[in-house]
Amino acid sequence: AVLGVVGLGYVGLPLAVEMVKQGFKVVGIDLDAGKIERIQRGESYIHDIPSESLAEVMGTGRFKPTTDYASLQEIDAVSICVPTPLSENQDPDTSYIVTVVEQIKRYMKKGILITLESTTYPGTTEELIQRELEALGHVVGEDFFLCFSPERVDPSNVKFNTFNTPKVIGGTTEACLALGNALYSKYVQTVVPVSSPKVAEMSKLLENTFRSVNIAFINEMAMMCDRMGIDIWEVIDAAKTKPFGFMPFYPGPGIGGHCIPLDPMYLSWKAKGFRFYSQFIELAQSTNDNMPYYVVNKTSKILNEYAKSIKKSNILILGMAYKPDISDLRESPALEVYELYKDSGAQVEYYDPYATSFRDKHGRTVHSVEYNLEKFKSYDCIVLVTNHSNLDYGTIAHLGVPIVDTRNAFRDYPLPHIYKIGHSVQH
Ligand code: SAJ
Repeated sequence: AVLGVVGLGYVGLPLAVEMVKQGFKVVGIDLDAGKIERIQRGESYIHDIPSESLAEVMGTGRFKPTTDYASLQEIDAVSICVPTPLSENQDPDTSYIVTVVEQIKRYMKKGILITLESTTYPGTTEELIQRELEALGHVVGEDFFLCFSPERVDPSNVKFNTFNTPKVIGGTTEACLALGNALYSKYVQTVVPVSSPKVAEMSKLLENTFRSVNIAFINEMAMMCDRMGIDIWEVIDAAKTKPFGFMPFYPGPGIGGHCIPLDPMYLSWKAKGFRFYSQFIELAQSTNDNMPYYVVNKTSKILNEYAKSIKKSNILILGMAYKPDISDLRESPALEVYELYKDSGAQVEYYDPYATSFRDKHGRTVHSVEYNLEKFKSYDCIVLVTNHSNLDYGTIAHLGVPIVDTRNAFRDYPLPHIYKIGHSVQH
């Protein structure tokens, strides 16, 4: 059998590589010719796929990366791993999926197994794939087989990978599920069959909405503790000693990435279509979106304690990426923090060893400053937004510059000029 992956990004490329490693012939389709050329040169653009292993995969001769959708004619089973972003007005943008389905209509091989992996609202597989193919007279379970199986790729997670992360899968018919289960079981250690694509679609949204709502809740607890003069970080450390029924989340400057800020909006949007308004999702979204303002307001109060106004202060942001030890800037709250400091009239620069430049809201490119301790001493305030592991927290703590710590990264240096979100010293 020839397998196929459409969309060779942080989900599709690792999937294709795993399939080739298990001995399959794989066709990888992506619109971006640049990606195809880099794969052919054995040059990885995915953090978790070393170029050596990509070159090895190319060396097997079993992987064919291409921009040509006509290659679908060779494919017996295809996994769709294209993006599902939000549109300008925060509604689901399923245009990438629709584009792929249009190509499948043109080139599909009789009996093809189609598995959608992109995170999306419950009903997508049925509405955008099943109905579209049935409208052409194709019969599901005969002319084509259809499943939904959510991706659980966690970039830079060294413990869990494509092979050892359990994979949920739902089929449109029993035969679809049987085929999908049989295929995924060949290169995923544990497959979790469920009764329909909708259950599989919804399980993924539960996973990520659970995170968004709990992160928003702990962010609210942080602001409450700040007001009450209690240290939220100590409170969490105490609570997490409970060996059952509790799971720690941590306050932060807001939420970033391509999953957590977006996935819940897919769910709340679809629910509205059923006249169901999700209070939790909307409140979590606004609470998390408010965190950059809270960080900037706290910075302003701290500067006032040094008889300074944020308006003319020199501020250094440490960390711009959306989470530690990666360069990914998508939806990073640090970008919002940066803009808010600028709007407050402060001079703002940033240092991030991974995310070395970004484009601000006016489209201007902003570069990270060099790592220079003498220069770091000259700022009125240093704000730790992303707690990269390789920052020298001890040295920075002892520069004596007031620090606003949004991640409790300086927990080992309880010095009077180091302030944490979610805590305040009541005078
Ligand atoms: N965040 C907090 N407090 C927390 C946890 C996260 O403020 O307690 C922030 C992070 O700083 C980040 C954002 O939320 O800005 C998202 O963080 P994340 O840990 O959820 O990381 P992601 O976006 O890479 O989420 C992925 C997701 N994986 C998939 O969708 C397959 C998520 O389901 C995983 O649980 C998560 O990785 C993980 O556990 O690392």
